[in-house]
Amino acid sequence: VRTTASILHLDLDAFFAAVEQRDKPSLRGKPVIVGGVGLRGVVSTASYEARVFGVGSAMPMHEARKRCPNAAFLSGRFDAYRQASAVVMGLLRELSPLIEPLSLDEAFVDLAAGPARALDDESLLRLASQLRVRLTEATGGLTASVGLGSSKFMAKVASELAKPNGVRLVTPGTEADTIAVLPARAIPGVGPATMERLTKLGVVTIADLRELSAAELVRELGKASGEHLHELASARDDRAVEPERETKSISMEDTFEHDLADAEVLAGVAERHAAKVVSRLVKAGMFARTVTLKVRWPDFSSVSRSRTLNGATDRVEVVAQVAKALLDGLDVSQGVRLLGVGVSGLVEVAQEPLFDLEVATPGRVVEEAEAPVSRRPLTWLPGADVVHAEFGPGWVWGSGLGRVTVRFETAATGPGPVRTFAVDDPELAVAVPPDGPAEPMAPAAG
Ligand code: TTP
Ligand code: MG
Repeated sequence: VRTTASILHLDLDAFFAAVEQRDKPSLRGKPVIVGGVGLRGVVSTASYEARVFGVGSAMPMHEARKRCPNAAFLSGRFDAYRQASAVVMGLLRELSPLIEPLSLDEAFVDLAAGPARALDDESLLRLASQLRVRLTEATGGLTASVGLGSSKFMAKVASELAKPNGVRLVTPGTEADTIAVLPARAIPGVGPATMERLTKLGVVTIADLRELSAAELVRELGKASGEHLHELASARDDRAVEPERETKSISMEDTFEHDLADAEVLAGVAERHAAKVVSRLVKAGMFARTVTLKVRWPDFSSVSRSRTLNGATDRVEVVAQVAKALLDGLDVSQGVRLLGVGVSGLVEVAQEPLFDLEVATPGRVVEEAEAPVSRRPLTWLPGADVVHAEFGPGWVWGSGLGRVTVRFETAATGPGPVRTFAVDDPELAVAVPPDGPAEPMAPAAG
């Protein structure tokens, strides 16, 4: 266990929304909500101006519209997010060769493995402040929160406390005191299911958790998580910063308290799992080609069924629909002990979701994945980059009834004017990202 706060954790502020505000000057300082614009879309993130209204990640879009009707609602531009992420990760790599990206906007850096000469608190804080200034310059205006601590857990807690747009160092020696007042769910690995069990034991804060013995926690949560939690509650965390590991699959499963035999209830569980899996997928900036459903029967035997799509998707409705179709193919009348939904075959399709599938079907995903970027979209997705022969670059402000409204502005201009065109106006086209059109997908097997 180290005695210096030499682990750094960086997390960009309102990442997707901040990129949108950077590139759309008229939205700066305004509520911006990025997410699935389809019927069952969920919020990816909200700008801090929108969070004031209680809008947050993973909220259904219709709820977000109710709470903050005046926000700009945008579908994502993943090329832009990926580019910004690459710039940030590049800056972190200059600090140390040992970095562990956790998602597009979040990473740990082990400064003790880098060239930083002095690792005293003051030097570390100076380094973090310089990093934040350079990051804002290099990304054209994004901001990050940075935490420093003697372990991954402390660095993460510190950046959380620094949020938004701040820096914080947990002084070595004060770790246990610093986390005592935090809610137990601030501990990495404590999700809703664990939290529910802890609540039954009367745990609210990390201090409460510390009152429980390791044996009690092991009894309640199993050996691995029980012991892990007991250590972390006392701020003992010796997990190393691990260089990039490739994410190969993402899954979510649940063992039920009582076996479930109701197909509709199970379908609901599959949908919730799909939503969680896709949320992690989107956060990793990936698209999945294969959806897998896993079922364990009352006798503990299991089956696992997969379907590979003709493209790669990051849409919750597609993953949910495939998972439910796979579930439909099983006879669940004997009861189900465990249900899991997973995705694999992850790719970084550098292509915008040009086609908004109102009612997405797995078959139509083909269209989404194979559409060349320059082709005219079926619907103009709000927020998408476009270019007009006469007026130049802009973004889709809204569309409907055969018209599309575009605001002509870029990161480099001031707020620009709005104009409306016919959707088939030959002078208006989807903008090709600066580094060329996305790679076309190889045809999928199966
Ligand atoms: P976060 O870092 O969790 O959120 P954030 O950067 O938007 O806001 P802040 O860190 O200031 O609290 O996630 C990074 C990006 O990942 C986020 O901008 C959008 C995406 N994301 C989703 O798509 N779905 C989700 O459920 C979450 C949490 C994030
Ligand atoms: Mg963030």
